[in-house]
Amino acid sequence: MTQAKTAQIYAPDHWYRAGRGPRYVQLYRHIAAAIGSGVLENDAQLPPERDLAELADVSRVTVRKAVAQLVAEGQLEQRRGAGTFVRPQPPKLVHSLSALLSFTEYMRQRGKTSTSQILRRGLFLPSPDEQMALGLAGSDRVARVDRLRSADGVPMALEWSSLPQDILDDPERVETSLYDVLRARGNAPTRAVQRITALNVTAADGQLLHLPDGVAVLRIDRTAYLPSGRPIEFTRGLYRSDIYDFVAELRLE
Ligand code: 16G
Repeated sequence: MTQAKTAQIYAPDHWYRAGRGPRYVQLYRHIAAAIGSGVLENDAQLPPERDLAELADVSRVTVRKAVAQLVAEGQLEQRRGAGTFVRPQPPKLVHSLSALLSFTEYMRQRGKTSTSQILRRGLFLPSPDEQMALGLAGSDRVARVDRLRSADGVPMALEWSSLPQDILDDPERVETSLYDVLRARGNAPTRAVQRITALNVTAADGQLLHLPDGVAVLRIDRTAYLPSGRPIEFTRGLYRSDIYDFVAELRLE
C-alpha cells in the first residue's frame, strides 16, 4: 500500500466525529470496518504506533487502546519484532434467511459445536409484549430461557426466548438446544417471522459477547409458529455482526 493511501485511511476526517464517543472507540471501529470491508487486507501491516498516532492525530495511548481491543478480538495480531498485522480472517458465516434453522443446526452445518451458557431459566408472569406475541392472558405463565450462545467456544449471540407454559412447562430441561426439547414433544415450529434491526451493544451485553461498548450488533426478533398457526416462541437475539452475514434470496413474483 502506498504511503499516501495509508495516510488517507487514518486521517482524522475519515474516522472521527465529535460527539460519537471516545476517540479510541471511534478509531477501533474505523480500523475494524476497514478490515471488514477489505480496505485493510489479510496480513496488511499497520504503521508503527508512533506513526499511526501522528497520521490519526491522536495520542499513542489512544492508538494503543484501539489496537489492543482489535488484538483481543483476534482482528489484529502482533508479530514479535515485525509489527502489527491484520490477522487472516475466517470467512463470515452466511445465514440464509429463508430456512428455519436452530442455532445448533446452523452451527452443525458449518462443522461447529454449539454450547449455551444459561443466564436465566424459569416460569414467569408474561410481560405485555409476551402476551401480545404469544397470545397469552395476563394470568398465564410464560417459560423464559436466556442464553449466551457460543460456537467452538466463541460467543456468537445472546438470546432471550419466551414460550407458553403448555409448550415448555419445564424450562430447566433446555440445556444446549431449545428446538431439540420442542421436537421431542412434537412442538417444533414450522414457520417463523423475523424482524432485523441494527443497534449498538450495551456495556453489559458487550462484555458477554466479548465486544467493546457501543459496537454495532444485529438484533433479530423471531416469532415462530406451529403448523396450526399458533405462535409458540418469541426470541429476541443479539448477533455479532462481525461474524454473521444474513442473506435473503429474492424472486420476481
Ligand atoms: C436461532 C433462532 C432462535 C431460536 C434458536 C433455537 C435466529 C435469528 N434465531 O438462533 O429464535 O430460539 O435458533 O436454537 O435464527 P437451539 O435449538 O440451538 O436452542
